Amino acid sequence: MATSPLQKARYEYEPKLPTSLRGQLSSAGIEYGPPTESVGNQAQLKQLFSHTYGKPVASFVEGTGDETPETRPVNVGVVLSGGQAPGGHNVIAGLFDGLRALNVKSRLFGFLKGPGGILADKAIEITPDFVDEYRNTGGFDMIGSGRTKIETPDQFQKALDVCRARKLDALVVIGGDDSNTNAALLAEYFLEQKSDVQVLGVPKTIDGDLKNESIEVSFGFDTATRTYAELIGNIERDAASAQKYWHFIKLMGRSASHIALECALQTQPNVCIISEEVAERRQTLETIVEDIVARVKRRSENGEDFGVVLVPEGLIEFVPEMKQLIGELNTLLATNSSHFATLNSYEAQSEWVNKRLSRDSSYVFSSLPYEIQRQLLMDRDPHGNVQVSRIETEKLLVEMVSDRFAEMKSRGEFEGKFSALTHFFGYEGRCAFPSNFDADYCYSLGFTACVLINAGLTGYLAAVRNLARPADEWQAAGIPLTMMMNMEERHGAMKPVIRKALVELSGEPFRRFAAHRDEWALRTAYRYPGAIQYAGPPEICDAPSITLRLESGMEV
Ligand code: FBP
Repeated sequence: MATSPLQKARYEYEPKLPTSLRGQLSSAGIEYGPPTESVGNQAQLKQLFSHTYGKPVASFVEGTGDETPETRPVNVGVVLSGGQAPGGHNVIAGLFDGLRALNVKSRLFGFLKGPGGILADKAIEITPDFVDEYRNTGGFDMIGSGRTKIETPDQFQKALDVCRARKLDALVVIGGDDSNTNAALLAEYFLEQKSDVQVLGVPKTIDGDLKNESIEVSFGFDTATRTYAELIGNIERDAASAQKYWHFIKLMGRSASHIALECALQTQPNVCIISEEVAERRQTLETIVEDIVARVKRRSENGEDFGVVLVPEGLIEFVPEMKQLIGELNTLLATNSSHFATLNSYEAQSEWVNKRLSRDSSYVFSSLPYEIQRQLLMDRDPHGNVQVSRIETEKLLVEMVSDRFAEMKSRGEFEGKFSALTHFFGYEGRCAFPSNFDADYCYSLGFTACVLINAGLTGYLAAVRNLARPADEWQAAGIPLTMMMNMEERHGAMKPVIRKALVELSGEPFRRFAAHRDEWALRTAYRYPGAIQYAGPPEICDAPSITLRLESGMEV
């Protein structure tokens, strides 16, 4: 395949590593803290994870020199799980280079197409030439990814059998909150079965919702938000040039609005909805629409019949009446899945559902446009989540806002023009060439996973912190997976899960946005971030996201 000049240049890029990961990879450089507790439901989790609960945080201390003591060779399996996120290839490259720095005879195997590849025992060996083709590139195409969930007792046993048959010393799961929850369960199961195959996780997801006191950001968020912010900035400039359209842009991110918030801070749009605020203020769809209408009208009165509205992908789940409806639909579909699958026309499905919903939810469901009803009944993902990326909330809002303006026009209450276009940015950002930040961060995460393996740890997540500072000052660590867990309801039963981080309304990123949004709504104050840059001054090429900088108390 022809290689672009940028790809060639990126092959040559040498990711920056924190000092603690340079030169010394033996476990001698690890300091252990006190026993840890989970973020909630301690007693239950202690019981469920009797072998892995309460382990200490493992902090890496600076290396002692350039000599890396040789260790015994190990066999390691790696799997990419869930949605693509820029930088995944660099995690594998970091892991590969780290393993070989410790012992050149160590071997790395990539399970193909996600966790399903473990169950099907499909893997390839990662070799030096092969890894070189993927350094600093986006995508997960090196070994593929998938959303299969390892959940039944047979699947757990199968995973162990495969690891044993391949003589693996460790398995590294690169994934989001659900996949890392799975990694925690696997680590526990393996120990229960008296196996010493170690299981480690790596925090991946563009959504930015796998973060907490120990994890500052998941990889991929930086590149994805930069890619969307570039596109939003371009659209803003087009809007300001043509002065005839309102652009409604839905942004990926699942439930949390971290992506929308970061993009708003980067581009200063006229409106950005934050789902977590909608839930807090118990805003209905109607009040959200009224808010947008008021802002459009005020701009129109200033002679500006154009603008940009950012809509987080998960909005619909946070609007109270929709949340209630989705909850009821989830339970109905989960508990009657085989019967539901036999209903082969949409009409039959909708009639069946409507009869079983509560009165309020049935009313809400019936009042939605046909397309949205259909999208709400589509298959759930393997973790039971509604596939929010398939629900066209941006179109629903445009339809509702347009109806309001038509009404107002007929009553002589609006004299301007409202002409809207819709966009959805999601897949565009998931496989971009990783920014320098993600390239460096991911390579460091891969190295970190390797040190955790070398230290004999299991049930840990690779972490790299102090990320708002230059890479030299980053600090690597291993965080016990159980420390991030609590019990939540899934498919009608309480399950141990890693807690998802939503946007905190008291956090600095939201406060910064809230302090400026009225000014951005009225004035055209767009900010144009432009394309990701890979070579040039560090403030252009290496700076982390605004969210990360604000959360770290830095001036932005
Ligand atoms: P992960 O949580 O697996 O990282 O997925 C991220 C994501 O891009 C979400 O933002 C989006 O809702 C979802 O994947 C889309 O899923 P799919 O790739 O299956 O269409």
